[in-house]
Amino acid sequence: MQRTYIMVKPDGVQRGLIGKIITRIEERGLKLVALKMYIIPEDVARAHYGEHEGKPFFKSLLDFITSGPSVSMVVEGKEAIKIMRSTVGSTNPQDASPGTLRGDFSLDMGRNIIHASDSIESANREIGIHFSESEIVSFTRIDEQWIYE
Ligand code: IDP
Ligand code: MG
Repeated sequence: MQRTYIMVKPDGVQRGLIGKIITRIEERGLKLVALKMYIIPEDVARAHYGEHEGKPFFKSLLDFITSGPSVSMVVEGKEAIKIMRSTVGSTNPQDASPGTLRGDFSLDMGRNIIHASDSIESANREIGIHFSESEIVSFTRIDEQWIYE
């Protein structure tokens, strides 16, 4: 099983999309093992988006991501990282396929509603930035035997 870090960004929260996004994750069969809402402090945002430091959009990205509450999650499942990246869709919503979360609910690169880790290394790093180990639960979903062969 893999774990990935997912965030409903402040635009997704403001636009009332938390429930729709979580529903898509749950209905797919992926398991939520950690969940919280908080306003990300600037130092945490800098750590989260460290790879983009120095890029022209970095300042506006930090301002945006810290501008209001966001919802952080850890999602678990077989190939969860790849599955969540394809469920989220392309970074630029104009290129995101219909049926993806960005393709269905967003229009602009700087307001693309959701974040998903892009690799095992990023997932481990991002989970560690936003959650302590004690905030992540371990449990069996009652439908797992009907989701996995
Ligand atoms: P990702 O979220 O699909 O992994 P990244 O390239 O890691 O995309 O960029 C992180 C976030 O930074 C994007 O989701 C988007 O909100 C923002 N971003 C990326 N590139 C640009 C840009 O060229 N202009 C404005 N915002 C950008
Ligand atoms: Mg990224």
